[in-house]
Amino acid sequence: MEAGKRINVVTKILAANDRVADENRRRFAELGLKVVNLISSPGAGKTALLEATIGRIRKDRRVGVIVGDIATTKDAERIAKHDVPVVQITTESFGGSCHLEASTIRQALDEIPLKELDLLFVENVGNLVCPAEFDLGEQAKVSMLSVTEGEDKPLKYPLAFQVANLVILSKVDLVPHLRVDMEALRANVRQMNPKVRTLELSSQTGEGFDAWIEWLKKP
Ligand SMILES: Nc1nc2c(ncn2[C@@H]2O[C@H](COP(=O)(O)OP(=O)(O)OP(=O)(O)O)[C@@H](O)[C@H]2O)c(=O)[nH]1
Ligand SMILES: [Mg+2]
Repeated sequence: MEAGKRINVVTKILAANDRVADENRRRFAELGLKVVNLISSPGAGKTALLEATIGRIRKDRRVGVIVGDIATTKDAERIAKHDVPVVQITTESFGGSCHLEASTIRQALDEIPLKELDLLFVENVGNLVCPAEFDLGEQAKVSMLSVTEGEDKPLKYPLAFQVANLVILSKVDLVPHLRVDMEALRANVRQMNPKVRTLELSSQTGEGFDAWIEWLKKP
């Protein structure tokens, strides 16, 4: 395909996605539902974060989860153990897409009791590139980077940090065991998105969770 045609096609795909995202957003607003889209590379700790969050917030907020993966229902099984409504999307059944789209979310919404929820998490497919391009109609994008991934990652994968409403630096319990320069990591996040709030936390120890739960409870 010629470069110009390819750009046209990509532009159309994104425009079609944005229309459905706007419909989702209207629906969420009517329901008074806060929707948080969690983006990170594979293994940064998205599911672990959700598992550690549910118990801490469930007395104040009714939580549901939509989780996207290319294959398996492993993450949904982990979340279901915490006794909250969860829907697993596996993209291998429609081409193995590396991200979730607004139309996929719209379909998944039929499988979850939206009226009974206050807070809906979307765990996007593990990937620090494509998910950042697709608006789902969420209220906030939370981009997560674990301290094991390297200080340079915000510079190499800029969009995920530029579109984020909140950045989480995860697995901080591991910092004493690593040669990670946390000041450089923070500076690289700031370089990509000077105004974004950054939370540093560990789903293993609970460090940093008070600020995260407080952020989630904000209207
Ligand atoms: N030490 C430490 N390990 C963590 C923490 N959070 C997650 N992990 C570990 O990191 C690994 C990946 O965690 P997951 O929660 O599966 O990561 P994920 O981002 O959901 O992965 P995908 O869904 O495959 O993209 C697991 O072995 C977790 O136990 C943390 O705060 N500290
Ligand atoms: Mg996961």
